[in-house]
Order: sequence, then C-alpha cells, then structure tokens
Amino acid sequence: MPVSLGSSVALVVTSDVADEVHLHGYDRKADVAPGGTATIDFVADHAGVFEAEMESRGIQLVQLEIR
Ligand SMILES: [Cu+2]
Repeated sequence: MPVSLGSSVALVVTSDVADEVHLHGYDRKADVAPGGTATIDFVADHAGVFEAEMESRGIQLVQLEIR
C-alpha cells in the first residue's frame, strides 16, 4: 500500500484474536483484544517498505510502501 512520505497515518486493525500488532521499521506496537481494535498512529517520516504483522502469529497484515 503506497503512503506519501511525511503524511500522518492511522493503521487500524480489527482482530478476532488477542495479539500484538507490530509495525516494522517504525517499531510501533499495539495490543489488540479478541473482537477489539488496535490503532497505530504515526508520521511516515522515513521511506521504505515496511510490514505490519500480528506479532505472535507471524501473520502479515499489510505492507506499507512509504515514498
Ligand atoms: Cu513484528
């Protein structure tokens, strides 16, 4: 998913299991409860391709292409 460098981003994840959402590259984390929502707000201030995953399951959620 393309993201403009310098933009404000809200990564919103709704989950049916408990886990931790982890945005690599920016190393931001947020816990999510079963049936709950986690939000990671950040400014996309460095370029690259970064993966967000469900940390304990190792499931990729999205890949952000910040450029
Ligand atoms: Cu991770």
